[in-house]
Formats: sequence, C-alpha cells, structure tokens
Amino acid sequence: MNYNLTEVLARFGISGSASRYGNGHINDTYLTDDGKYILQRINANVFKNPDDVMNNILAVTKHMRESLKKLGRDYERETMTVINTVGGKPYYLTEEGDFFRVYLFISDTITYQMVEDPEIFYNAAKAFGDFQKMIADFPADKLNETIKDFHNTKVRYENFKNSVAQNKSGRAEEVEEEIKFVTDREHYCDVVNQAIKDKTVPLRVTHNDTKLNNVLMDKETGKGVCVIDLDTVMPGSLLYDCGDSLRFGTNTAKEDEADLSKVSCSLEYFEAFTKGFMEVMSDTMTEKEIELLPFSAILMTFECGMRFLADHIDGDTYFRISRPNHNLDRARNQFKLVYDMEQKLPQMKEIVNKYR
Ligand code: ADP
Ligand code: GN1
Ligand code: MG
Repeated sequence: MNYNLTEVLARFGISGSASRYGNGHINDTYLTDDGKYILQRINANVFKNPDDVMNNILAVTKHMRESLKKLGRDYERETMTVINTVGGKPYYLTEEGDFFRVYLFISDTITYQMVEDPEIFYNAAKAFGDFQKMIADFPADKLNETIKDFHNTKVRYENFKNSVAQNKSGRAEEVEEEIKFVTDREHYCDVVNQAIKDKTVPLRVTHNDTKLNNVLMDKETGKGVCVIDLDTVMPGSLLYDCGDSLRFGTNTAKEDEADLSKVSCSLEYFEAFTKGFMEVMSDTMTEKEIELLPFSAILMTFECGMRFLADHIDGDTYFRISRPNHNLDRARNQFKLVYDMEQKLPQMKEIVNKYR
C-alpha cells in the first residue's frame, strides 16, 4: 500500500513530507523533511495489536523519563518520545488496517550496521546494560506480550519444523543441509527455558531485539545515547538481550554477507561487549546468567538463523528482503557464525570469568 505521507503526517499535526530512513527488517521508517520526527508504519503482519504495542512503549518510556528526570539526565535524548495524533492517540490507524506512529527524531547520533571498532561495541553494551538497569523495577505484569513466545526457542523450533513440513515455497528440498544443521542442534532449544523454569535464571523486563542498530550512538563522543525499537520490550531473560547483541555484534561480517569466508565470531568484540555489559550489570546477575552468557550468543544466533531459514521456506513473508535468496543468505551466515562460536566457546567462557 502506497500512502501519501503528507496526509499521514497531517494527522499528527506535522506539515511536509518524509523520506525512507534506517535499516530495520520489520517496520517502514521515514524521517520528516524538517529532520524533526521519525514516522513509522508498523508492520501489521508482525504486530497484530497496535494498542498492545503502543501501551507498552508509552508505559516503558514514561518510566524511563521519570527515572532520567530524577537523575538530572536528558530525557528527550535518552528515551523515545511518542508524538500523539491531533485526536490525542499514540498512533494513526488507516482504513486499510495499517498503523503509523511518530517519535521525536534524536539528532546527532549514528547507528552501526556492523562493529567497526571494539570501542563501539563496548559503548553499545553499556547502553544496553543501562537500559536493563533503568527498567529493572518496571512491573513486568503491566506489559503485553506483543509477539507470543518471541524468544521461546523450543516454540521457534516447532514452528520451523512446521514450515519445513508445509514447504509453502517448494524450497525445502534445496536446503536440506541447512535444515539438518538446525535439527542436529535441537538440544539447544530448551536450555534457557529450563533455567527460567527452575528459577536459576530470573524473568526480567527485557528489550529482546538488542542488535547494534537499535542503539543510537552520539556522533561526537561515540557513547550510547538511546536504546530504540521498543516494540518487543516484554518479560524475558537477560540472556536474550546479551545473546542477540553478541549475535549481531561479534560477527566479522554483516548479517546478510553471502561470502561466508568473511563470517566469524570476533573474540575481541565478544570481550568488548562482555566488559561493557558486566561493568553495568554483573552485580545483579545470577550465577547461572553469568555461566550461560557465552551459550546465549550461540542460542540467539541459532534461533535467528532458524527464523531466517523458516522464512525462506515460507516464501519470505516476515523479514523484509531486497534480493532473491536474501533470507537464505542470512540463515547461512548465522549458521556459519553458530559453528564458529561453538569452536570458541571455551575462550568465551574464560573471557566472561575475567569480568565476573
Ligand atoms: P525496525 O523495527 O524496522 O528495526 P527501528 O525502530 O529500529 O525499526 O528504526 C529503524 C532505524 O531508524 C533505526 O535503526 C535508526 O537508525 C532510525 N531511528 C528510529 N527511531 C529513531 C529516532 N527516534 N531518532 C533517530 N533515529 C531513529
Ligand atoms: C528484526 O526490527 P529489527 O530489524 O530490529 C527482528 C528481530 C531479529 C532481527 C534480525 C520484531 O529486528 O527479532 O533478530 O530482525 N524483529 C522482529 O536482524 O521480529
Ligand atoms: Mg530496529
């Protein structure tokens, strides 16, 4: 559906138009011509209930704003600000069933699609740790589950097997090797679930989508400014946030690099993240969370690869693609990274032990 963005923005009392911005796989993001606002069309295929999503975001950002105010920090830069429609609603629902929202644009920041220097990842890790700390006392029961079982790897595995069985695109026969890579690792799927069940890993309020391009970094100082993309803030495990950051940030190549010889897990980047995150969070982490931190990188990379492969087999209905076999390239990339992480697990454990 092609929208007239000037008309959409007018609903929020904003004049002018907007152009495409950013690199997300899910929503359509635009920057207004005056450079003051971010407009987003939320992917209604992924987020079925706009009220659930926006109520979570409003509640979490309000909580953060109040904490930041108390600390004398810059709450307009360090948390997202939702702009209401002229009718006073936090989103605009179109007749076609799409929904749009507007945020204040946080200027003089940069997002990275890859770690280019360990310092960047160290600063991002501190920002994600800081985010965790800031929402630690937010009541989890006030949050809606915007995507059910988002990081329940066991459920993801069952969904994957269904995709293979249904084989909607007819592509399953071409990716038998990749399917085997997944089924050989079924035993990974329940490790964190079990630890949550036996309470050695506590349920916290987590971000759940902590890739590097979901934290805005200051253009001048390089420090983390604001954690964004709050659509999946839900009860979860800290291991999901660490694992997903490590998945994206330790990769020596981009997430969709098709030349697999470039893909590996950088232990230097792993250390930069671990140092930054644990400097902020180690005092509140349980023994099991610390023990499973290296494994969380493998688990989240495995889970994401499995989701990319399932989407390839489903016929590319979930993640935005910009070339044929894009999801397959992404899946192969993630599996190469999983394999490399498996080889490096002992070194990763040694690194974590340095910062406990
Ligand atoms: P997606 O869910 O599709 O990943 P995001 O909310 O992460 O969408 O937005 C996509 C990109 O837009 C981000 O990576 C970031 O570069 C930019 N962006 C989003 N919100 C803001 C904001 N409030 N200020 C500045 N940049 C933003
Ligand atoms: C999606 O929205 P974005 O691009 O930040 C996805 C994540 C995946 C990620 C892989 C809601 O994140 O779960 O890990 O792509 N978000 C959703 O890059 O599914
Ligand atoms: Mg994003």
